Amino acid sequence: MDFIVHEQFQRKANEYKRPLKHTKAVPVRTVGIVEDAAAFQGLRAEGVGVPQLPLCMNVGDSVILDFGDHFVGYLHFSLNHYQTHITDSPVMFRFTFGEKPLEVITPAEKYKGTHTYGWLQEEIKTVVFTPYTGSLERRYAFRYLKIERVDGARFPVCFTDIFVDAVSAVDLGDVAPFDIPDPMLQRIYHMSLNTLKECEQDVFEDGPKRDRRLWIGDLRLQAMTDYVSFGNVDLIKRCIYLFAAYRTGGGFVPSCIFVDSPPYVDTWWFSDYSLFFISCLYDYARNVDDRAFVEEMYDTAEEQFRLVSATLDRENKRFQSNVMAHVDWCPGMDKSVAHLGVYVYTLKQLLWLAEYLGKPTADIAVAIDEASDMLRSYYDADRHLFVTASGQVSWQSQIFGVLSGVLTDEQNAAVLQAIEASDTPYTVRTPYMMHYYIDALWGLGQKERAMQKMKDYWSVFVHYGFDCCPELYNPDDHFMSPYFKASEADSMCHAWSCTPAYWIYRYYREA
Ligand code: RAM
Repeated sequence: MDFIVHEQFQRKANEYKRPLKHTKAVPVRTVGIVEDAAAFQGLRAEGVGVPQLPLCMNVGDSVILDFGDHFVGYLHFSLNHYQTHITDSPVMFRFTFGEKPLEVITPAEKYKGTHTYGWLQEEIKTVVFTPYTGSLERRYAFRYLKIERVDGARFPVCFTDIFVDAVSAVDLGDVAPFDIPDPMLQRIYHMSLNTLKECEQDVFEDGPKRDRRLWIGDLRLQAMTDYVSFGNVDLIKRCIYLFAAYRTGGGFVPSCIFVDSPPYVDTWWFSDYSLFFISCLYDYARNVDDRAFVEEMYDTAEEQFRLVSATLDRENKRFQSNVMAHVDWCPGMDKSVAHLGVYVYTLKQLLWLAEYLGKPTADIAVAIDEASDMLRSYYDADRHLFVTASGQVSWQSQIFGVLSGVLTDEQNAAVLQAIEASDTPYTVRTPYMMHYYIDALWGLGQKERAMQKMKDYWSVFVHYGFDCCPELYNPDDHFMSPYFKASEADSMCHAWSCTPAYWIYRYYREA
């Protein structure tokens, strides 16, 4: 794929690189994974003991260690021979890391997902001589670690030390505490902050297990939450510079960036994600007093509007059919109306930015009017719903239709009521989309309802004892995965799921 590198922005992005913070974590118990119909995916980690060092293992032995919380980092360990049993041949261990119990008990050979098997967190390490002290090279995201002795030698060896060097750009202690009277919201707040912390690394990663890269849809939500928690503005600025530095050959801001791997951008491209560059800059301008940076990034933002606008199929009142949008992971969903909704929503933010900087606004205003008319043509006033040209009603169309602000507040309220009463199968599938639903309710002044919806959705994760908020959740199918029934590859700590910390902050601090 062709790509464009803006060297000055690339250099500036690197100037905002900061060292990571390190903490040491040790296992707190050994566990067995047991079946439990009341647990998430029917599996529960049950404590069976306290890890004791030295931890001696013979061939065929295995143990599952529980580190007591989610960590992102590097495994270090020391091995020694047992008493006088010399290590006269290499010993091998298989390490399997899991964010959830399913991952450490599912044999990798069973994996059938569309994502590569390489995402599974597994590694075999051979140690030739003891005593040995070393580490695994790959960074892992996990709570559970299964260790199996897999060589054929008939002598024991012992772990004399084992710990994780955990890394993050931030520390939970950096966040100024405030009073959260509701105990469930307190727990959700902590869980979503922990999620954001784990994802804040050299860039805002979408998930520290997978995809470990900077996606702009995720960045937008992470940055919103970070402004009101960690306040890691340098990292936000670094990531915005990165998106301006590496663009697709056509000039679009890419959907995601591989920071350390040229050519940096992927063939994946979503038009709505390019538009979210505008939102990132808008949020920055609203939260940080740094006009010079907003000015520096404005042309890239404006260019996204012009490029995306050129892909409108004006006759058919939608984007050209070959223009991809993400919107949500909902199979069969017709994205056309939601896509237009994102376009109008972000163009209004661009208009605000242009006014803020004293730039020309006329073209943007005309484009907003044009797209608003298109969007309104999909509004069925009798049903109070946005209906796509294919006749489809989805939650996603309603949410971005409402957020675009093309209807009156009364009409918008009726839309959200009507979709709730509908039985469409095209429902919200990710916490990312859930965030925008809450945003739509909040924007109409329905704050209590927004908070209740948020609580209903995220309290399930508290109930199941998750450490972080996951990439997706389907109450009717715990094994649902966008990667074809490959729940082991799903991320249990996912950036776009961190926004409850943002909403809870606003709820209590802006009241
Ligand atoms: C998935 C990841 C990522 C998201 C993209 C669109 O691969 O979960 O976070 O932004 O989809």
